[in-house]
Amino acid sequence: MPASAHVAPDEIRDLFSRALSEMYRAEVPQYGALLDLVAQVNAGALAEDPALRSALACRGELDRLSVERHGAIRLGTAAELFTIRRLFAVMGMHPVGYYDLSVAGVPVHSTAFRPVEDAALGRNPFRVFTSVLRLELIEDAALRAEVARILSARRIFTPRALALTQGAETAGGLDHAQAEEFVREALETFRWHRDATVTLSTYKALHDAHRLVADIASFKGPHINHLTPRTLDIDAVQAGMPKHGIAPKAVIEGPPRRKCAILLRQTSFKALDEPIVFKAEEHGSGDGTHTARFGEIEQRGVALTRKGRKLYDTLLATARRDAQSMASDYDTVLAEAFQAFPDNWRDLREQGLAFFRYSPTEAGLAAAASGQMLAPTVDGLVAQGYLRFDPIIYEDFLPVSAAGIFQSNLGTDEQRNYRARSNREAFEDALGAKVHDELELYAQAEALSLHQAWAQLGIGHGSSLNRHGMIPTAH
Ligand code: OOG
Ligand code: NI
Repeated sequence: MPASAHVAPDEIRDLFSRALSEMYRAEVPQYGALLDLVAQVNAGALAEDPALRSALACRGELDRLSVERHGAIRLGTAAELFTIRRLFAVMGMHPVGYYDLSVAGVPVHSTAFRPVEDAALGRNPFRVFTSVLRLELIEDAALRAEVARILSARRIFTPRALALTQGAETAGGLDHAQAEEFVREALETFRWHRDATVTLSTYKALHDAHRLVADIASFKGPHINHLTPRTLDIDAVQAGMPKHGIAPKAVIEGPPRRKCAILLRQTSFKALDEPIVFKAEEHGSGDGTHTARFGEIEQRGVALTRKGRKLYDTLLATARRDAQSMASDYDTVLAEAFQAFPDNWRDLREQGLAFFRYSPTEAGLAAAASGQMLAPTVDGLVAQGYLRFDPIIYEDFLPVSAAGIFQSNLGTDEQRNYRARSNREAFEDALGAKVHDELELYAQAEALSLHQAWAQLGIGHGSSLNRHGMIPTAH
């Protein structure tokens, strides 16, 4: 089949994320209420702040805002992880980052499947936080064997989803009819199942090991457990939730409210207690409940460099430690700790704390056209007003926040202390690929923007450009 007959992976991802959102809206009505609230808050924020509107428009983020969301699933086996990577690849989603949640007492490790290129992110940045059970963290050997047996018997992908994934790999894509069928079939893996594949007593044993183990091993598939829209004002949504009949968790995860948003702030509403029909057993009824699915919202800010991330991690750790010993509330302690994090774009850039996308200004283009002498460094060009810089948005997740989101839905009794080390190698072996390094992706996006800016200013190309470096002279 000629390549031109293929539907672009970006289009398939867009179709899929819309279909998934519709499915989840029908399954969890509170998610629909949350979407409405977020749409209201976002419209209000844009109307009130024309500068915000034009900044988003300029960065190409205005159009993607209403379709922007992430979801999360929890898989059971290495084979499931291997296959989901292939399935997501059909939609232009690739594994980025490694998150070890065992340090937070959750027996999984994770990656995020997401688009990696600027154009694809601009089209629809849909991401899925994907965890896989670390079987070795189940202490009881008999239960561990039982979980392995249950998981090895299930098939979470439909035969057609597998065939179409294989077909896309061989042919290099899917045609229109195949893409639509692929979306329908792939959706089945993410669907909720009211019927458990285990008896109530097995469920209880799994639940006693860890509630997450029960969530992963009791069902036919890895139901999507939340979908998270992006808001422009998370504090407004947090405050507005109760009025919409939604009960938010107590604190917003991540950095405090700031003028220059960094990384990611998230909050969620509590998981719902849902009726389940368990497999019949000799004694007792098969009816029970399971708590798994919830709603979450997030506000995204600039991606931080390694240096910026280190500062973030240090200040967050300080705030979390102080919050335990001080009488003030967490938000106050957090805001105080983050006084040490510069809160204006100029300092964030000059101190190398965040990533930016550079582009020539009108004045810069005019100066270049008139043959004027241009400053020989990025900083010089910025000072001359010839180069502008816009924040590169953080597209990933935060392990401490993710643990907080997991915990808020597990109840306080679920703190475990796993002594296991993080095991990225085993994760990548199961995945059948290396995960992308998110810092490298942001650095590449920044470098690419500089190359394009040089070309537009007629300065010539160089391969070793960085924020502060000299512009190499053309030979
Ligand atoms: C995933 C929790 C992590 C986030 O936004 O940090 C997450 C899960 O509960 O499966 O989605
Ligand atoms: Ni989430």
